[in-house]
Amino acid sequence: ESEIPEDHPRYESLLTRHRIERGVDIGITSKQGLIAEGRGEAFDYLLGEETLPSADAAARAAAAHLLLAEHPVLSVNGNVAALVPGEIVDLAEASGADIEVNLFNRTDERMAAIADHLREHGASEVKGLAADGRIPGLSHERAKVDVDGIGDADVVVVPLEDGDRAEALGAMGKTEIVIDLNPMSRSAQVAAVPIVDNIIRAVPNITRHAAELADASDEELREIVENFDREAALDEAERAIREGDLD
Ligand code: PTJ
Repeated sequence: ESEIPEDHPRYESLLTRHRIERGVDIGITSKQGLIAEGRGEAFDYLLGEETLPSADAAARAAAAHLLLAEHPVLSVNGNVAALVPGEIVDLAEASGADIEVNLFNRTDERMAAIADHLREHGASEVKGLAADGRIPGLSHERAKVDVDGIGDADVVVVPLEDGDRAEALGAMGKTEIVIDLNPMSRSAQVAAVPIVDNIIRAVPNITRHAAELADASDEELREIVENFDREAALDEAERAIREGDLD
């Protein structure tokens, strides 16, 4: 990572690419993860590679949901593990959430490598390996969850999730917080809280809000949750993409 000069105009995007490439090299990110990253980068470019005010409001609503939750869980896939392993551990600590590995292309090797990677970044417990529960309505491999993890969660953070699983989790009655740079993606469209932002910026931002709200009353937290307007957030992101000034 030190080879990229920090004053390079695309420093953040080069750093991100480097992390994803390394993720593939060490067996935590799938090859499809590279394609997903390319798609994400295109949207990030159109959004000006910065956090929109509506994405910041969504991150604050996400923090309030996590703090109010009985059992919040952060879902981690191969891209998330490569890009923000330490930041996910920080968010879990700030919000009292569990961490669960959940893969679109599930293999035992990748599950184990990601769990190890998260532990190396300070995670005390990583769920997902028991896989003793199922999400109804999905094919076998993609339905696997831990009974005492996502199976039991009332609030789940699902970054870069595929649309089918986002819908199926919603149908189970879980409150979904989605992080996805594409505001038109099905996961963003079905989320209670769609955060249209790069995961690199979004995860530390939720943590910052959670720390700020640590002493807030349940009433204040509920007010933040209720005042968040998901439609407005999706509309603002789409407008920024369509009308943005590109340099
Ligand atoms: O590790 P696995 O097996 O669970 O696979 C993970 C991927 C991401 C490969 C898998 O879930 C997949 O194929 O996802 P999609 O359908 O390509 O969707 C990924 C979504 O994430 C797209 O809408 C991208 O725009 C978005 N995205 C990509 N990179 C980022 C992002 N959103 C936020 N931050 C990013 N860095």
